[in-house]
Amino acid sequence: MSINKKKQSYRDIKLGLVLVLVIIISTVLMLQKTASLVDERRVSKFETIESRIEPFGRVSIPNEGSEIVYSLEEEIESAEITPEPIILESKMVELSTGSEHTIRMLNVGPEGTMVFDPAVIKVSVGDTIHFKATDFAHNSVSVPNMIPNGATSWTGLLNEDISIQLDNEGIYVFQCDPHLMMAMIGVIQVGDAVNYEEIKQTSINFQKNFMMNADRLDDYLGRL
Ligand SMILES: [Cu+2]
Repeated sequence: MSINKKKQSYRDIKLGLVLVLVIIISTVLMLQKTASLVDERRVSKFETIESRIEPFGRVSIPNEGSEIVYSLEEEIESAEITPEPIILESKMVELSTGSEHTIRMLNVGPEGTMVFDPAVIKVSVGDTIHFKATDFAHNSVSVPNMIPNGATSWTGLLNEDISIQLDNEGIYVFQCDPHLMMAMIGVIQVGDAVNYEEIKQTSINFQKNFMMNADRLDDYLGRL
C-alpha cells in the first residue's frame, strides 16, 4: 500500500468517526426534545382535566354587579357541620272521624301479641266504642282510677262484645283481665286529654301488673 493510499484510508476512518459522533449527539438531542414535549403534553392534559372538573367545584353566577360563588367544597363542609335531621315516623294518633269506632281484641295484632286494635284512639265527646271479641278469651274492662272524673266504668265479660258511650272528656285506660300481665291494655282519649297528669301518676303503680311489655302504657300515652 502506498503512503497516499494509507493517508486516504485514515481520513476515511476519521470522517466515519465524526459522522458517528454527530449521529449520536443528534439522537441524544432528539430524545431530550421528545421527552420535554411529552412532559408539556402531560401538563396541558392535566390543565384541561382540571378546567373540566372545576365547574363542578365552583359555580359563579353574576348577580347584578356582584358575583355569587357557590362552592361545592364549602357546601360539603357545611353539610358535615349541620347534618340533615333524621325524621322519625310519627306514631302520634289523629282524631278518628265518625261517631262510632271499633276496637278488636286480638291474640296477635299490629302492636304485638295480646292486644287491642287499635290500642290507642282519639274520639269526640259522645262517641261510641264497640269492643269486638274477635279472638277467644279476652274482655274489656275500664281500669279503676284511670278514667275521667264522673265517667261511667265498664266491665265486659270474657268473649263478650260490649259497646260503651263516652260522654266525659279525658283519657280512659282499659284492660283485658286474663292478659293484664302481658299488658293487654288500651287507651281512649275523648276530646282533650284533661286528666293526662293524673293518668301518668296512676300509671306508675298500675304498670307494676305487667310482667311483659312493661313499656306499653308509656308508649301508648306518648302517642296522645
Ligand atoms: Cu286478652
